Amino acid sequence: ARAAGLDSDPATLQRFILTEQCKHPAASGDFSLLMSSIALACKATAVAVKKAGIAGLYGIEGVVNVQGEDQKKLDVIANDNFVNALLSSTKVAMLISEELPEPIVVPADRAGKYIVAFDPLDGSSNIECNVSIGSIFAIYERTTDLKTACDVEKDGLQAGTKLVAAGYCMYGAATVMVLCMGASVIASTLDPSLGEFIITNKDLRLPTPGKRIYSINEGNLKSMPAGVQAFVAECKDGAKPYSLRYVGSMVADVHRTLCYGGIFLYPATASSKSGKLRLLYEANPMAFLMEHAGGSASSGSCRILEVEPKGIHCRCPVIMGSPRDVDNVLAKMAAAGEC
Ligand code: P6P
Repeated sequence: ARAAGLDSDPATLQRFILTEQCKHPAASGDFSLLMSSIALACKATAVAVKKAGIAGLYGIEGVVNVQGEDQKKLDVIANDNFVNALLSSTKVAMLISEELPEPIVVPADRAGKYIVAFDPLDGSSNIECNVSIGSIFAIYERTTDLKTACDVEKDGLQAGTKLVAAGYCMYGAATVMVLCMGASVIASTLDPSLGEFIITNKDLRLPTPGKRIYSINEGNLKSMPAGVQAFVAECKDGAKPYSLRYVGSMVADVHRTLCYGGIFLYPATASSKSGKLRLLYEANPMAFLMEHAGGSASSGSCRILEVEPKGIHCRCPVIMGSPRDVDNVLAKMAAAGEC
């Protein structure tokens, strides 16, 4: 019998990815190596997040990032972790980061075939109060000739339907990696004693019909589409009242929705006509996961994955979660002539 607590055959995420790779004889192993570099970036960021208070990494770096937000030290560290790990994987052709105004295009002679769009530390306004935050990533294959450098428009602005894989790492009570490579959604938890993500669920799916939870920043409600306001009113006054759960950290709100069901919304508001969340490295990867887990993800006008990106930092309204709730919001928006 195995010694209690010691596992001589741990079901690591890396082993799962290699097993999946073996199912595709033509696979070169490039994707497996790419995923290892992303897992490394997440582990390094988890260490930095856990140590932030002690290492004095809280507080404002004094630099304002491309989003016009005060750039916190952890944001910078997380971005460096991802850029360095991805470039040294030798498998990427272009990197698009929430923290960088322009993409990083790898010279053709050193480029791989993948493009990664990522938010290295989403929810950073929650860092100082120790609310869960996370890294979000989206993986595409380049469409242009491998002998030439990536074209930002052609390769960088692909719709979410072209995604090869997407996932997030949530730095909460546990460090949890949720990943989909085109089939089921895989959940894994970091075992700090091993430094490995251990698989906890090989087919994470929203429960049906899903808990009656709605997740929205009601502070902006008055400026949101009438259909959304009608949905929120029904959540409060309807025959079956809903619970409101809003963390204000997308990774935490989406993870809860994947685990329990319900709906997460960041619709258009008066101040941001396309909502606040970014298409390439927030809305698309989360929509990819949500759909593969049996949920829905709409911009209000169409599936989020079908939205054509206008620019690498373009925004998109987000309505995602249990189909029962997403359909209800869309029906109310249609009744109000809003979609
Ligand atoms: P609000 C965090 O800053 C973030 O980008 C997402 O993680 C989160 O869902 C959203 O903004 C929260 O925005 O306007 O409700 O504070």
